[in-house]
Amino acid sequence: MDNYDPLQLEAKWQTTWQKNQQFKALEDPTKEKFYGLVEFPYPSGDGLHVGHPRSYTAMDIISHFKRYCGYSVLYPIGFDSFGLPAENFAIKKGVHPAIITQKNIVNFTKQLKSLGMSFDWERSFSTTDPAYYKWTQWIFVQMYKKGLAYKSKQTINWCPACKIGLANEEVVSGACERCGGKVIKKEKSQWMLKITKYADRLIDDLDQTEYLEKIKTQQKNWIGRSEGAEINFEIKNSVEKLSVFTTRPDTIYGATYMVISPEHKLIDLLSDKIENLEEVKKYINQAAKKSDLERTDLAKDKTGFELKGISAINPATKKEIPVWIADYVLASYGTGAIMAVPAHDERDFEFAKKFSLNIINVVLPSSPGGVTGYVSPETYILGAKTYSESVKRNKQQGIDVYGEIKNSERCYFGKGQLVNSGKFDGLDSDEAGEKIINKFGFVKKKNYKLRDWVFSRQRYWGEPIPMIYCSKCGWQPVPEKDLPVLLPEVEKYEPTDDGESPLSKVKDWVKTTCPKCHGKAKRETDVMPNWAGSNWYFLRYCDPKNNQELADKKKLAYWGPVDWYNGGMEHTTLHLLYSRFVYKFLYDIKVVPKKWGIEPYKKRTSHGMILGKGGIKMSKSKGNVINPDKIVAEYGADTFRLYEMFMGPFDQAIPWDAQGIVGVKRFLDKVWECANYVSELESEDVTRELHKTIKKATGDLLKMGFNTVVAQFMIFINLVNKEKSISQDSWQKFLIILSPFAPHISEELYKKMGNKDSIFNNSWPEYDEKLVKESEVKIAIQVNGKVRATLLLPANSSEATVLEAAQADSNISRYLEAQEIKKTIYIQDRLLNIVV
Ligand code: ANZ
Ligand code: ZN
Repeated sequence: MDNYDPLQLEAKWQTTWQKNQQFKALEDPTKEKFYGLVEFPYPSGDGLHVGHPRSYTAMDIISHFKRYCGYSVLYPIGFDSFGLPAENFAIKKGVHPAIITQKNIVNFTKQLKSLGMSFDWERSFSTTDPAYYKWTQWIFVQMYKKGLAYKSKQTINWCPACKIGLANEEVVSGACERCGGKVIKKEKSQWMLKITKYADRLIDDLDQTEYLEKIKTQQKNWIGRSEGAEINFEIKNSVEKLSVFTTRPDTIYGATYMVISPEHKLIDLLSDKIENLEEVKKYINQAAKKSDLERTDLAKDKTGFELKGISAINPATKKEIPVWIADYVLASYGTGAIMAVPAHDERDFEFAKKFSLNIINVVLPSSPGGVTGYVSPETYILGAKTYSESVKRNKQQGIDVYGEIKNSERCYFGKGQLVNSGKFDGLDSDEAGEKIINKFGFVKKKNYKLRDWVFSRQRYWGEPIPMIYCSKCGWQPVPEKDLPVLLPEVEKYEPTDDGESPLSKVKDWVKTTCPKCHGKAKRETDVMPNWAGSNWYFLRYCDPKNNQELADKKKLAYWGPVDWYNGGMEHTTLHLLYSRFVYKFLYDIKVVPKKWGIEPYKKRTSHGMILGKGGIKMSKSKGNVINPDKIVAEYGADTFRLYEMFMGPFDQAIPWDAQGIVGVKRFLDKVWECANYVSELESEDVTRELHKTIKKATGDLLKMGFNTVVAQFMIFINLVNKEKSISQDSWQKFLIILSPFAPHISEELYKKMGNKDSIFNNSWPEYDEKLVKESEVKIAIQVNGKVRATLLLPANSSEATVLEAAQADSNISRYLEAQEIKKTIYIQDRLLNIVV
């Protein structure tokens, strides 16, 4: 047979599959459907990264497997093309972002096609296509009509370098996620989306999904629901009240002072009573320069001032307590004020120690089991790592942890038994909390970390927000018949210095008429954030060419929900949350049929990153980026795909290894050679190994155990290579299970067997459980050369396994008692001699 020439045969099959529409997704009512989704790429100028195909190959394999199992499969791809890199390039080189984007899409498409992915290319689109973003804008209009989109003055995160407002989630450690520059606060009028209205559903509906547990936790943590009470404290000699949110109403007797955030309105309301107003104002100015993260960082030194002349009344103790201003309390959470319980809250504890404020202990650990979160200065001093160790050492030092606790010595932030709390003494925290809420008439309250979503960007390369401002009628949505609002040409892509979008400079575009009174009006010049296009793209794949509606309901009903969504770990918080929110909205307004269900994605998984040599991130500056084109040109797409699946466990980050790819290529060379050994004859070993291999593939694919499947392929091929004989039937079965990983070579060898149709028209082969069972062998066990027992063990057991079994056998163990094993002699599958 001729040589294995991957490049020539891969190009041939890619063309053939495309011509025959081999992987076209059809709404076939006689078949069950499978919708496999991968995150569509941003078509960057650098081209495809080797990380992309890791996800795409995995879902490609699963899609093939599902097709073989009789499913009608939708496996689409598109491009998420709005965003900053194209815009920044435009600013630097003066080329329109649309031109750059188009060029990059052409390149990405070529690259993806060269990998032989079974995408249905006819469904592909870019989020920058007006026919697509028309519907992105349409969704915004629907949200506006339902009161979920509103404009409001916000203290926003502002990146002075990018001249752009950022959502909280785009600020990382106080720095801009894009440029790394320091982010400051700024007042700006912004379009907001009311995602908070969906907070409970976004948590509770997770029960209906099969996301990895850690992904569910990420979603929950981001929403950050906490339950507690809102409590009003009276201000002495004033009608004003100070309202706080607490998750620990049980600790009210220990509230010895209060803290308000620097932005709290009480400052203005009480300014004539505050004796040190100058000092306080100065502090407020300083705080405005810090990020939330810097302010709440536990490790940072606490700062603050007492509001002299002001005091509050603790509603439980009726005692007067001081009111402080400090930036560790955030304006944006709860009520922007807290009751401080230094004995039981770590931040309050540190603050109270620093400023010598009163600390009253009101909760005792009820049992050693209840001591999670125990922090004590003694623990630190003695360096004990566990609680019990700490107790022991403290005892050695004569400190009794359960006895009298000097208040200032420690902070215990777990729950427990109340003390110093009047008639609530002795009750457990939870019960006491309930009773205290009832007794004092506090209000139960849930609080969320989740904020409404800042949806305005003062940039160019995004979907224009389809709103019109009329001085008479106020904000009006662009009538649906006038959508899309096309992004106009501009001369300059830079945001203006006053923070307005570059669109504000296009005067004749801004000028329009009011849809309501037909008077003079102005267009909104902000655009949507780069998340907008990916919120709902998975719906559009079901019906990508529709220009009457977002997607046809029957088609949505056929394909939904997405059965499996794989993507990067970095997208399992925000992208997932945003798209779930937008989906739920579309579900509520019945754009999506009930049949799809209340969640967009049934299952979500993530792949590990591919790293550079030595386990560092691949980056241009480090010069360690692997170009997929080069790998494909040198070894072929099948080797590339197979290697990416073989390199390590799918969910783990793994460095690229040039040696590894050579090994995989060698494996495919052997597969090619094995095609010469197809004959009438086949040994029992080959049959058995084939069935083992089918079983492995069948069982491990859906668990994403791709690397172990490839390893088994290798074992099988080595065996065939050794025996040099395999039956037609077995060879064909092997090619079928190999084909999801290495589609081209499998198709080619399948044809070489004389088949006329495509390999992908077959069914997934079944395995015979009887053949798969490991055969067992009798092994003679000797002690000092005398046979003492025969054990029945699986064939190919290792020496260690056999020795272990021997030691566990009473017939052997009595000869070994109290003896030292000097050496062992092992003959595979036959004999083990233990010399003592
Ligand atoms: C008294 C108390 C006693 C508290 C105690 C905790 C422990 P999560 O769980 O994150 O919701 N808090 C409330 N509003 C705050 C704000 N704007 N800035 C900073 N801290 C704030 O946290 C709720 C707890 O965080 C609240 O319960 C409050 O402190 C604090 F032993 O009240 B707690
Ligand atoms: Zn008007």
